[in-house]
Amino acid sequence: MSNTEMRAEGTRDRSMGTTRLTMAQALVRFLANQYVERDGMEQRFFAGCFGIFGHGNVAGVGQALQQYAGDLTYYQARNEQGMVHAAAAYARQKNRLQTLACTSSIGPGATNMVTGAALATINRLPVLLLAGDVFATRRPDPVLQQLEAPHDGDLTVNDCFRPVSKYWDRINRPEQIIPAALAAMRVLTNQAETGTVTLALPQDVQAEAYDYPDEFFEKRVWRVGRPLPESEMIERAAALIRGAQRPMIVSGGGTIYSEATEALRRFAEATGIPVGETQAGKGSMPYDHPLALGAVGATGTLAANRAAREADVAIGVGTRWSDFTTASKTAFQNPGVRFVNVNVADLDAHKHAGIALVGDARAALEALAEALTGYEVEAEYREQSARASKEWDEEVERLYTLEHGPLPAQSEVIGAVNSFSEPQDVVVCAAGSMPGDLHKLWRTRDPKGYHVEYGYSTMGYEIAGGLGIKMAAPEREVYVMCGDGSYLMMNSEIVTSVQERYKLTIVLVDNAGFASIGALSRSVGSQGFGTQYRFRKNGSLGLDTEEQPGEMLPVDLANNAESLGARVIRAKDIAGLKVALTEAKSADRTVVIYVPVDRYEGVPNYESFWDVPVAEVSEMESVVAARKEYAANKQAERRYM
Ligand SMILES: Cc1ncc(C[n+]2csc(CCOP(=O)(O)OP(=O)(O)O)c2C)c(N)n1
Ligand SMILES: [Mg+2]
Repeated sequence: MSNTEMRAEGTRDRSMGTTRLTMAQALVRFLANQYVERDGMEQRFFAGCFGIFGHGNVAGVGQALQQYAGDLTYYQARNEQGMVHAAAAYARQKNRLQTLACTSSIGPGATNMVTGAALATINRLPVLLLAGDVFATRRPDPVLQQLEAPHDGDLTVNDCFRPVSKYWDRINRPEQIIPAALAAMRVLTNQAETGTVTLALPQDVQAEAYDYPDEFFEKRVWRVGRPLPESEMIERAAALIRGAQRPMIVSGGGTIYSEATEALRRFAEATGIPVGETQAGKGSMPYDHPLALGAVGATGTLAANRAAREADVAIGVGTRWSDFTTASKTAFQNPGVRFVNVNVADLDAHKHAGIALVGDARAALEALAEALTGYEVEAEYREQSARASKEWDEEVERLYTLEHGPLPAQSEVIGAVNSFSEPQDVVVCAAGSMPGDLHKLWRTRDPKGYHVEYGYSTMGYEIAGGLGIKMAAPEREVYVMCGDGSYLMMNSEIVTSVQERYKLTIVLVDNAGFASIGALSRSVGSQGFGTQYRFRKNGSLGLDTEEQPGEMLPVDLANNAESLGARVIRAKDIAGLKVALTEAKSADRTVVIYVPVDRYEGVPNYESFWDVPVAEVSEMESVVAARKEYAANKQAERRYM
C-alpha cells in the first residue's frame, strides 16, 4: 500500500497531511472537535446537530452525520423553527458555553429557521445554522425551491439570514469551509458578539470532495475569558456610586451567563444596594433576599418600580436595557439619574450615556466591590428595600391564592406550579400574558430556574425551548407554561420530546384566545378586536364587549396533545392542577396538563408604562379617549442622554 490509506474518516494522504472528505464530512468532523474552556473547565461546544432532511442536505450534511454518528449526535426535529429554538434554549441553559448545530434543506426548510435565528441573535445566544442552498455550479437551475431574482444572480432565500446573523457566509467552494468554520467558532464563543451564525451550504458543494489539511480536525479549545473593565472606568463608577443616595442595580441575563450571581449577592450585601431583575436576569437573586426587589420595568413589581423611580444611580449588569426593562424610558424619573453599565458588549455598556464598564460581569462586579470598600447606603434605605421586598411577597401570596371562580385565575396556576416545583426545576415561557405574570410572580430560588424568552417573545418557543432545556439539564424537571395561542402556533416538538424521551411537563393554559393582546387592544380603545377564538357572527369576529359574541370554536387542544404522543391530564381547577402535577412528576413521558383559566382575571400593572402608540385620529370614541391617556403617559418618557 502506498502512503495513502483508506480509513473510516476518508482517504488520508500521510505525506501531504491531508484527508480527502466531502465538505459536509469535513465540517461535521470539525464541529465534533471544538471545545470551550472557562475558569479551567473544558467541554465540547456542540452537543449534537438537529436536522430535518430534504434534497438540500440529505446527501451532504445528512450523509456526513450518518457517517460520523459516533462523533456528533443527530436529533430529528419536526419544525426547523422549533429546532433552532431548542438549540438556543440549550445554549441559554448552558450559559452559552455549549449549543447544537441545526441542518436544514434548501428553500422553506431554511427560511423556517429565520425566526429562530433572529431570536438567538437578539437574546445573544449562540446557534449554528447550516442552511442548505442552491447549486453553486448553477447548472440545474432553477432547482426545486430556488428563488430566481432577475436582477441578482447571487441572491438566494438564505440572504434573509444576513440581518439576523452575527456571522454569515456562503460556501461556494469546499475549501472555503476552513476559514468560515474558524470564523464561526470565534463569533459563537465570543461573549460580546455571540448570536446566530449562518453557513449557507450549496447542495452540490456539501457533497464535493477536497483534500483537507489534518490540522483542521485537531482538537481546538476556545477560551471564554473574564475580561476586566479599565481600572480608570472602575474608579469613575465607584466615585459616582459613592456619591449616590438611592442607587439601584438592574440585573440582566449577562449576570447569569457569567455565573456572577454570587458576586452580585455579595456586592449587594456589602453596599446595601437593592437589585431589580430583567426577564433574562430573573434568578440573579433568590426571591426572598431582603435586597431582591424582583422584576423591574413594564412587568415590574411595586418594590422595584418605586426604587427605580427615585434612583439617582442605576447600575445595569448584563442588561440590554430593553423597553420592557425601562418601561419605555419612564422607569427612572430622578432628573439627575446617571447610569453605570457593566456589560461584556460595548453596545450595551454605552447605553443611556452610562459609565461603560466593558467586561465580564463577575470580574467587573468583584473589581467594583473592591473599589467601593467601606461604602454602604444609609441604613434607612436598606430597611426600606427589605420592607418593600417583603410587602411584594405578600402581594404575590395574595395573587397565588385568589380562589377565583368558576375558572381559576392565571396567577393561581402560576402559584400552584411554583409551590409544587423544586428550587432547581425550570419554568419556561415566551409570549402572551404569562411572561409578564411570571416575571412579577414566580419565586425564583435558583439562577437557572427561570427561563422566559423575552428578547424576541416568540409564540411557539415554549415547547421547543423546553425540549432544549431538558436536553441541557435532564436532572431538572422542566415546566413549560404555554398559552393556547402559543400552543397552536407550534406544538410539534412534543413529538421530538417523546421520541428522545426528554420528558416535559407542559401546563397548557387555555383562555380561548389571545388574552394579552385582547387586554392591550382594550387599552388602545379597540375592544379586543380579533383576539378571541369564536365563530364569525353578523360579519364580525367578535369583540370583548359584545353581549352575545359568536359561538366558541370546537377546538380541543388536550385531544391534540394526546394525538402527538403526550400523556394528557385535564385539570378543572387548582385542586385538580395540584393532583395533575403530582401525577406528572412520576410520569416518564411528556405530560400536558390542560387547564382552562379566566381570560379576564389578570395580574395588575404596578405603576408602570409601556409605549404602544394609539391611533392619533379615529372615528371611534374609545380610540380618541385612549389616545388622550396615551399622550399624557408619554410625557414621562425620557431620553437618558
Ligand atoms: C410569533 C408571534 N406572533 C405574534 C406575536 C404577538 N403576540 C404576543 S402575545 C400573543 C397572543 C398569545 O396568546 P396565548 O399564547 O394564548 O397567550 P395569552 O395572551 O392568552 O396569555 C400574540 C399574538 C408574538 N409574540 N409572536
Ligand atoms: Mg390564550
